[in-house]
Amino acid sequence: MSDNLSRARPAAGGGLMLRERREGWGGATFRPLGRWAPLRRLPCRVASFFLSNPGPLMSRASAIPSLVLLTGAGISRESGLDTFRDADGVWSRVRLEDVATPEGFERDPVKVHAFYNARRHGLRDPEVVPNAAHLALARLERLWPAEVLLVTQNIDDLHERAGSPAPLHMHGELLKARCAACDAVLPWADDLGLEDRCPSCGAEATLRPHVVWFGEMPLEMERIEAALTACGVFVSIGTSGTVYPAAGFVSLARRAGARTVELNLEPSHGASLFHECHHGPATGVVPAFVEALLASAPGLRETE
Ligand code: BJW
Repeated sequence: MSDNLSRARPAAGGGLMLRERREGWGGATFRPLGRWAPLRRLPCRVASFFLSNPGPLMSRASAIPSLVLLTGAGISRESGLDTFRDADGVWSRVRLEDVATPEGFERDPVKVHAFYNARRHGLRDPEVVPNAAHLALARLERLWPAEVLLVTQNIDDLHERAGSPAPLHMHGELLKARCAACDAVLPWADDLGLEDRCPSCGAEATLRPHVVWFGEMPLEMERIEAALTACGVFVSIGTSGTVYPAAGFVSLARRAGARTVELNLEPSHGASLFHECHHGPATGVVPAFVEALLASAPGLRETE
């Protein structure tokens, strides 16, 4: 695939990070070796609920843990995009069997193309912009002095627009098409249909949305699983915890020793699996959590 993301992640200040396993932060963590990000100063605006009740994330800091951040449709809700399983969500209007399975596409490709074309249009709405939660995660990625992997189930591009350097889109990307004949993955901002030829191999009617449907393998699972088993903190944001394999990430990270945190409007299906939960709209709980996390990292100075 042209957008194979399995490259090593560069350290915040450039170059690659070497890692050493350490204990701390409620579990196994990694400490970056060799190249630390430049020291930074933070404004220390820490959300009051974290200040008044600092959890183990704040109090047991002995090394800087690497982070895996998982996002779902809830993070984009306040940007104007629908979730799937809420009462007014996508699945209240269309059957997922019709538009989010390979069998549905085989049965009625015109209908499936129309569904994703409409969502591509929705993404171009000038009112659909990254919100405070997307921006906070991009800031965390920029400032955190250890590795951060942002994995999103979302196919929108709001993380990129917020400044996240390389979110891993495990369920694909709305603004890309894929050719069933040659496997090329192509940028695709406009309508897609059976009349379109693959710009890479020239085949007719072989292009499909570059999204992962039910029954298909999500993208880059090896890289995600490696990060989950190595991280010190796993944070799940705006996802109902109903769709696998993403719904299983918390168990995998926890078994490997990570501290696990849920940030969601309401308790998700897997809420009991998390060490720590903060419930409320993403634009409130995510920036507050990010500020608290940044404030807990010793010796951080802001370079913005
Ligand atoms: C807010 C908020 C605010 C609202 N602030 N929060 C039986 C048992 C177990 C598994 C299976 C099974 N039968 C089949 C399976 C496997 C299947 C599956 O999990 N099915 C379940 C439904 C049971 N999974 C698959 O088929 C996957 N592939 C697979 O498993 O391959 C095999 C494999 C084996 C081994 C290893 C690895 C793989 C593929 C899944 C593909 C999912 N595709 C979709 C469509 C993508 C394209 C598109 O967008 O159209 O992905 S479905 C849809 O669900 C989309 C999402 O990414 C995904 C997850 O949804 P998400 O993000 O959680 O949204 P919601 O709506 O569910 O939740 C939103 C949350 O936000 C809610 O909690 C709200 O409260 C909250 N919220 N406003 C904060 N303001």
